[in-house]
Amino acid sequence: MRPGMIDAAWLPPEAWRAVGSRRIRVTGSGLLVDTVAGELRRACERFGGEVVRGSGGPPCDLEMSLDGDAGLGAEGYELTGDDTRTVLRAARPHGLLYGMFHLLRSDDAPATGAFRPAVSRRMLDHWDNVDVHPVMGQVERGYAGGSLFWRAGEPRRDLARITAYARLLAACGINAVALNNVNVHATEARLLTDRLGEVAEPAEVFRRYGIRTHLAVSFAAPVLHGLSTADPLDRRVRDWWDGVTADVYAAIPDFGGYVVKADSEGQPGPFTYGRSHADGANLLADVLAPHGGVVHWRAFVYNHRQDWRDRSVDRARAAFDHFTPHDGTFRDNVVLQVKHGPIDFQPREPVSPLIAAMPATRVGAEFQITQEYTGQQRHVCYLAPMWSELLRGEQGPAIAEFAAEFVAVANVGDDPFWTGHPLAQANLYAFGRLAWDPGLEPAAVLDEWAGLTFPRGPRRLYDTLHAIMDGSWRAYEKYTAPLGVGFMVRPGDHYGPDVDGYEYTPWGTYHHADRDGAGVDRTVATGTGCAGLYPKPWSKIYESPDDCPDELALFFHHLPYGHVLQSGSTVIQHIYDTHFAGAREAAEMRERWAGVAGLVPAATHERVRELLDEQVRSAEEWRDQINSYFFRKSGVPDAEGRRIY
Ligand code: GCV
Repeated sequence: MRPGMIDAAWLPPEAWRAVGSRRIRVTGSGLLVDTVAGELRRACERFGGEVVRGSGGPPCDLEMSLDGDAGLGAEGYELTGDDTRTVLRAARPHGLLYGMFHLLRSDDAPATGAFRPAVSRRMLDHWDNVDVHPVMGQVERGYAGGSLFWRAGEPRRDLARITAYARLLAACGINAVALNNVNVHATEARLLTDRLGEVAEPAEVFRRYGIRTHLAVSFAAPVLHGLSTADPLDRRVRDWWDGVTADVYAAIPDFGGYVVKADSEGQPGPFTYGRSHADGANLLADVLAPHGGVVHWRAFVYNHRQDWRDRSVDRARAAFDHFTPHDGTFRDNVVLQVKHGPIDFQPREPVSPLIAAMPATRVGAEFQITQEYTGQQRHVCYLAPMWSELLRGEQGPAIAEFAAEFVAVANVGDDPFWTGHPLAQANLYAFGRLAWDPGLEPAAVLDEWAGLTFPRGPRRLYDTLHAIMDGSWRAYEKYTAPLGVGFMVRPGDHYGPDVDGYEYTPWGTYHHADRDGAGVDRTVATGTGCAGLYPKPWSKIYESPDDCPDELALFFHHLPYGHVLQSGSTVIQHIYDTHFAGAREAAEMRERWAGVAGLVPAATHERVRELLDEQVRSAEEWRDQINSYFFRKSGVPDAEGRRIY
């Protein structure tokens, strides 16, 4: 790729061909309709079609109008027509935008029918810092270069890049973005006040693509701005938030609202003032409500100064224990944002028990697209199969049944490929599509993504992408921490193996391996009781080591190495087998990728090739450390006599 070039991701010019060669009528007016018409006009200039605005005149091949049924809602659309003529109707302009992108991904043969998103907000959280943080850098847990919005304390003002980004997000259905890190440092706290212009500028770009801008705020913002307290029940504090919020809306009329990480990993919160999280969230909800804003209040609250010797404390219970007593007390415009698992975005966790336990609260399920614990965008790890299992409830309560919206931590940066690893683009695309329709098949989403990103490629290319990516999350799971136990990563940066790295730390992320067995006893009978926090039948299933899904066996149980899993293998043999298999699968990915040289752009091929070398190296390191660790603990040899160090 030439210096300064930016990868087109899933919207290369060629993706517009089928639409851009048609005669198109766009009826309706307003900002989003203008965006749609502008996009189509550019495509038509390239591919020979034509856009006409307004009603009347002879019929066109593609008719877009705002006379759709009100039942389509704010974002839905309806497609009718045949091979020669397509009619796209929406009730509101957002529907035209999403309908247009639908036509792109279905190419020459658009599906007909009515389409509406499952949830009204599909949001990305950026963990971007304004200043470069001494440990976390410009983007916390970012693996794709610097921020799109700030560089070294200053706004980047690269509006062309933000426009390209907004277009990509709209094309996969994202409609809300929080620009900055939930760990809010002093500089970032000023984005609310004297640096608000740095938010308003990108917000204007996002608005043109139907995306509302949100901001992460510090609960202590009043104190950081000179007040003596941030007590949510203090009148002066409420007045301060009231005034500041009115100013935010004066600058950004469609501002989405605040995201808050409170009393979590050192961030300030209502506990400082002896107040509850409902008090804290409701204060912000009240000041946002008159403007139509919402507060995303994160449930990631746990004791990060735990004594590892004390086995009665269980981080997996923490969010449940903190928040369930407050169900029904949050305002309607509070979204309780709950990580999908009870610990922290591990490659395998059960669903968080909190998600199914707040029937009177609006719950937003949070996913992590940035691959903090899934290979840091150096490993191929297509995450849609994991998200799909969680959304559909294959091994626990179905998130899609309980969550009213979906949020994910973004994986992009100023890298020319957007995501560091070019194939990690698929995760961003897939999150948007699954948030729109959690019932989509991950392989079908990959088809869409691959068809758009590498249009009109040979079948062999798409087959190879499937062969590499469909099973890549499971491959990653195989060569890293076994059976749902999690957190065998190097402390701090979380890349690569360190089995005991977190074992004797205050972070609450333990595996309890000894010479007899491994895993955390979370049963009601003898452990922390976490298994009992789930609705039936899951509480019963998790409680029993014989019924608990193998993948979660060590998450819920401390099991002897000789325990026979449902697969028929013992715990120790499963560890050996999966680690050999996982590393082998990584090597196979590399071979397969070599076979598509020339079928994708050279720069893409080269970047992925280099990263696969690292993935193979890292997978072998994981394999050898995990296998050696458990061999040394257990003394049980591999039944197949393979090399263990
Ligand atoms: C933004 C994990 C990450 C932190 C992150 C935190 C969170 O602990 O390691 O970097 O902080 O989650 O979700 O708030």
